[in-house]
Amino acid sequence: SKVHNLGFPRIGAQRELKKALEAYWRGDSDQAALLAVGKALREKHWRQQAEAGLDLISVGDFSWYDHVLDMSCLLGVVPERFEHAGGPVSLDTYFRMARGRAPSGKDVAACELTKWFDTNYHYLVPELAPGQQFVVSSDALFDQVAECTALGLSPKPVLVGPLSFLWLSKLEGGDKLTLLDGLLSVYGEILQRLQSQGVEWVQLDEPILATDLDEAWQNAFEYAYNRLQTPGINLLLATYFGGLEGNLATAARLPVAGLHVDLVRAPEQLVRVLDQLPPYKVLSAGVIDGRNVWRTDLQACLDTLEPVASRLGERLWLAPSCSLLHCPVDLAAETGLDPELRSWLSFAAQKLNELDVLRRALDEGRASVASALAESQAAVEGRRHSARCHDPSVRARLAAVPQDAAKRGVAYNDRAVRQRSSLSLPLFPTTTIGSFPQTQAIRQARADWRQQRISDEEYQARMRAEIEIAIRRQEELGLDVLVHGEPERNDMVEYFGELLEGCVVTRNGWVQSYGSRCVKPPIIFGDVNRPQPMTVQWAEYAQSLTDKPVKGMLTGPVTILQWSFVRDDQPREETARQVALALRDEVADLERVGVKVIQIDEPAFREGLPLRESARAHYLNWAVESFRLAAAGATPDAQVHTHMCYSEFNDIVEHIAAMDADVITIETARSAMELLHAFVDFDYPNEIGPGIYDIHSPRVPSVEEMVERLQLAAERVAPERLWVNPDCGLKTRAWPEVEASLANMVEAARLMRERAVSGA
Ligand code: THG
Ligand code: ZN
Repeated sequence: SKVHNLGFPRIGAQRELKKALEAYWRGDSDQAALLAVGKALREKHWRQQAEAGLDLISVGDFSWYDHVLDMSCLLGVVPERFEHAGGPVSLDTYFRMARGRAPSGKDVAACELTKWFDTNYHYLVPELAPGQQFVVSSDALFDQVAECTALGLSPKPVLVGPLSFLWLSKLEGGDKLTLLDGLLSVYGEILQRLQSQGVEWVQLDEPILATDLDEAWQNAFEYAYNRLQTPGINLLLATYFGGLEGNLATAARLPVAGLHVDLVRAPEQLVRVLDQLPPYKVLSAGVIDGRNVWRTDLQACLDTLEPVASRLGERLWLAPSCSLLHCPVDLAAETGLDPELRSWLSFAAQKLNELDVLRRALDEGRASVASALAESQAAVEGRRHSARCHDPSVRARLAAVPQDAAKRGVAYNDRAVRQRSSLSLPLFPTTTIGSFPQTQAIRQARADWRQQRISDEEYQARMRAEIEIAIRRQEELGLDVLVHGEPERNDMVEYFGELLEGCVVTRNGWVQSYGSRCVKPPIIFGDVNRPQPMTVQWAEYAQSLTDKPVKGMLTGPVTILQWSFVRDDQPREETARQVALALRDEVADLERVGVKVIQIDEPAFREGLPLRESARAHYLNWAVESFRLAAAGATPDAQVHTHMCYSEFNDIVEHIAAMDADVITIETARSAMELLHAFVDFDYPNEIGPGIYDIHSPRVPSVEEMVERLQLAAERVAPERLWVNPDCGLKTRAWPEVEASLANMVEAARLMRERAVSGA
């Protein structure tokens, strides 16, 4: 059997790419230096994969920012505002599309960033124009193929397939499928050029085949792949993030040389895939989890694969389920991890070795890799039985949670009355989403404490000083509900991952989120428990400094789950409920120290939605339930807030309402309050704070424009139920613009109150 990979992380084991990009953007290095880092990373990753025994080396998975943007540039899809004059798209134009900034000259709006399916990776949405022309406009892929070949390796170029590319694009007015013909011509040209470079296999990624497709799109697959046949080129159609389900018949009969299927997310599809796969086709079995960090149960894997291998012989290939882009790079860097825990894990580099073991077991028999199999088995068994993963008290508690635990004792209407009096809030209360600028001093203090350069007491003192600064500034601005500003938090999920039992945070397990930005997802390996309060001392201190209510800040169970690597030995919903109980205790403790407003953020609520319609109701049910389990321990006088961003909410508003938060703040500013429509159309019953300015830009919004937005909102939502706030946290901004913006925001709220009183 052949082994191959769908893609390798591009960021580098030490985030070399991130550092090189940011140095280049800052003007601290030139393009030659940047190009050299990219070239070295590609070579390193290719050699690493070849040494691990891969037969084909993916090329095209490297990207300066995002592989969908690469595809847009390859196809010549450059929106007019970037003034691309034709010919190859320059690196600076490429970065301008990603970041909206020019090294010199006027700023333009960047392309829109959106989540890549149900991952925490963001791609840049291709913008198609009516009648869009496609022209090969980048040599990057061809150059990299030559580079790889020159190293004596066999490149397998990887491209986003034409239908997934179209599906992920946006086109103002019009049917995207009408552009398919032109698009296919250029894909055809690309394939021919690759063929002339000596390429034999090309991987076309069509992850949309794991979503519900209507007949038009299914038919488009038939049409497209018939047209794409190129003599000398074998196409490998890659599907991942789920099963093919209703698209299986279509996918199986396309005239391609190979089909990759995800057997981690959808192991049950194997039988049907084998049934329908024509006898000439290669089956690439995605058996190593590309979305998680657990060591593979190689024996179980072989139990599945051996019969397939005897049936397909050389036509069976082995691969990870999807690109390893979504995994940290190398476990070798995790020298600080407890050895037992470490033995359970496998990052991208280790996954390549697992593939090699599987291949050798299939080709030469299990005995030839006996010790590797024994190690895998020991790890799997160890994890299955380890006392560290199983906490009977957590399980007992969860089993004993009463039916009504997920329900607030008093209905919203009555709670609202009580909260209004206990919090004495004005009409149009003002607040912020939680975080304030993470200054260099704050980062330095956190780093110094971690490296034990400063004592716990010194760290406490510095954080308290930061909190006091934040509280005083908010008081001076005249905000109504204050926050402590979160100086102690690196990331809203990582912070809790460090404090919860059953969870571990790595030293270097970075995963690209967008461009040069990475996250370090916690690893939830066992039953989750809260050994002690996580946020209480900071919130309590902040509240001690002021008579205004201070909002306690928590990350919700769904978001903690969604942005972590989650154990795969129990349903996600069970883990979510455990996290919810830990948060419920935190809510109670916050109330106990006098915090009367508690925000439980759920920005990842929407992205957790399964890709298939059929699985959505179940998800929404447990996702809402676990939020409520976290929140519903609050007394009726405590006001529960939630915050959501990065999403379209239109199709899930009723479920957001079912969460029954007293107040929701949402990101709406970028879409000119469009999002609010969903809440209005549904008649959202509780309070709502539509973000009235966009925090993603350093621009200071005027009082007038915010009044205008509030006016719009007040026409649609009863003024007693409206809050005034920015559309997201202020962590990435600088204090001068934050103070100026919030001053204007508070003034806008004041004007609205005045108008309300005068009846204007
Ligand atoms: N946390 C987590 N996931 C997320 C977000 C988050 N996913 C969606 C969205 N927010 C992604 N946005 C970002 C924004 C900034 C950064 C990462 C993801 C970021 N990361 C630092 C970097 O790469 O330099 C990490 C270093 C640090 O912690 O200082 O800035 O908020 N989990
Ligand atoms: Zn937000």
